[in-house]
Amino acid sequence: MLVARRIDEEAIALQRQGVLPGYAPMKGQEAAQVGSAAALDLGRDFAFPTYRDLGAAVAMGVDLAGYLASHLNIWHGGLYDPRASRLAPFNAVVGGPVTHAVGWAMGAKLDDTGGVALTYFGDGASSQGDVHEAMNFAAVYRLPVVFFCQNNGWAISVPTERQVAGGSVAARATGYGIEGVRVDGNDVLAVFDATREAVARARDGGPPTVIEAMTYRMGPHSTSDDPGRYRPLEEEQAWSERDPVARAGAQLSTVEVAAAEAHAAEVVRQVRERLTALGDRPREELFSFVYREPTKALLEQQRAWRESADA
Ligand SMILES: Cc1ncc(C[n+]2csc(CCOP(=O)(O)OP(=O)(O)O)c2C)c(N)n1
Ligand SMILES: [Mg+2]
Repeated sequence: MLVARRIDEEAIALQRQGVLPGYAPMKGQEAAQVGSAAALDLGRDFAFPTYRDLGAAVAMGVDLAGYLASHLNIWHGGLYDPRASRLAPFNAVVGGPVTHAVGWAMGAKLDDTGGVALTYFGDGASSQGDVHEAMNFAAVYRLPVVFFCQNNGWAISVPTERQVAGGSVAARATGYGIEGVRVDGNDVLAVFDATREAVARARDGGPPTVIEAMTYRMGPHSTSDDPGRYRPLEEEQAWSERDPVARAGAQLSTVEVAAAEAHAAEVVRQVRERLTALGDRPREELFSFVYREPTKALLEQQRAWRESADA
C-alpha cells in the first residue's frame, strides 16, 4: 500500500514536470485496490482495471514503469505484458472493463480453466447501461466474475447521491439473483477477506458477486481537476482521518513502517529512472497493435501514412 501511495505521488510529480500528459490519482483507495488484487490467484485469474487502479498493479507485481507508460498517451496501453501479469490494459471507458471481464469469464467457463475475472469500476460507472448488461449476462450464465466497485463518493464532480439511485451498488446484486456485499473499503483486511470469499465462490461454480468497497478519492479526479470547486474541504478532512495507509500502518511497528518506506522510496527511484529514460516509440507501431491480423482498411491507412510521412 505504501508503494502504491508513493508511486501515486510520484506520478503526480511526473505530470507536473511534463513527463506524463495526465494522471488519475488513487490516493485514499490503496486498501480497496491492494486488498482486492491480493486475493487473486495469478496463475489463473485475471483483473480488468480502470484508469485509477495503480494499487492493483502494485499488488499484482506488474512492472510499474511499463504500467505507468500507459499514461504517456502512447498507443500501447502500457509497455508491460498484460497476459503474463494477468492485468488487462487499463480502460478509460467508464464501465468498459466490466464487459471485458464478463467476456473473459465466459471464455474461462467454456474452457473450464478454473480462472476468475475481477473487474474494477466506480460508483459513477454503476449507472452505465453496460454494467447492467454485464451483470445480468454474468448472472444468467453463472460466470466466474467478481464485480468490484470502488465507491469513492464521486464521479468527477457528481456525488454518489446523484449517481446511484437507491443508494447502494451492492444492493443491485439482489435483482440479478447474485451475491452483493458492502465492505469498508479503507480496511485492507476486510477487503481482502470479502474478495477472497467472492473469488472462491466464483471458482466453485457459485454465483458472481458484487462487492461495493466504501472508500474516498482523497485527491482530484485527475491532474486537470480542482475538487475545491465542487466539494467542501471539511469532507476531505473528515476522510483524511480514515486514511487507509495510516490505518494499516498503525498495525505495524515503527521499524516495520520505516522498512516499508525505504522499500517504497527505492521502487519510486527505479520507476522514475526507467520511465524518464524511455525514448519515443517507433511511429510505425501505431498500426501494429490494433488487430491481431490487420484489416484491409488499416493496411490502406498505413500505406497512406507512409506516403505522407515520406513526403
Ligand atoms: C463512457 C464514458 N462516459 C464518460 C466518460 C468521462 N468520464 C471519465 S471518468 C468519469 C467519472 C467516473 O466516475 P466513477 O465511475 O465513480 O470512477 P472514479 O473516477 O470515481 O474512479 C467520467 C464521466 C468516459 N471516460 N467514458
Ligand atoms: Mg467514483
